[in-house]
Amino acid sequence: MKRAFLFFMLAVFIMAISDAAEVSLVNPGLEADAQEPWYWWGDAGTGAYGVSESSHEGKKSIKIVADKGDYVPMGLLQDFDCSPEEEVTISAWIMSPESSPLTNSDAFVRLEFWGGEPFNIIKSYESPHLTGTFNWMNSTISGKAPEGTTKAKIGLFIWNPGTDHSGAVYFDDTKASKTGPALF
Ligand SMILES: [Ca+2]
Repeated sequence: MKRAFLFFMLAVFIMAISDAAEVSLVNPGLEADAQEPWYWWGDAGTGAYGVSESSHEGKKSIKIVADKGDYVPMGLLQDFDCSPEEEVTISAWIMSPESSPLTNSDAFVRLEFWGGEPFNIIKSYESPHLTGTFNWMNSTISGKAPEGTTKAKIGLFIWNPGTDHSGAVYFDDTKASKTGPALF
């Protein structure tokens, strides 16, 4: 009986430590007046933080207009702590209105793992790229942190493959979670 109880407690313990834990992103709904610690990267479009034209959660979102560079990404990012072997999942809601469909431009969420000296990107994963016009939909992507990882980044991105790109996309309601390395 005592041994059975110990096995039961061990099973509970293993389940507890292998559960995905939510990462506490700052301002996940993009509602706060202050944009930081979110920051912009890239030159493929014009990004606007905290617009109130459309939202999936709360009253605000971000908007990216595909009006700049070819074959380059552009997006809003936030960093969080991460260790090698952690399984990370990120997600965001994305929408492109009928009035300005993405043309020669794609929207997606991008998971990046960073580390090393000098601090650099080690590996990245992207959700399926969305184009044209689409209603609010959830985009998600997972990946395992490689050796040397100290930070992960959630990125809300567009990419303009080719010239003559246009359209606009909104991102809102972001999430991140991670699971520790499997013990068995
Ligand atoms: Ca929001």
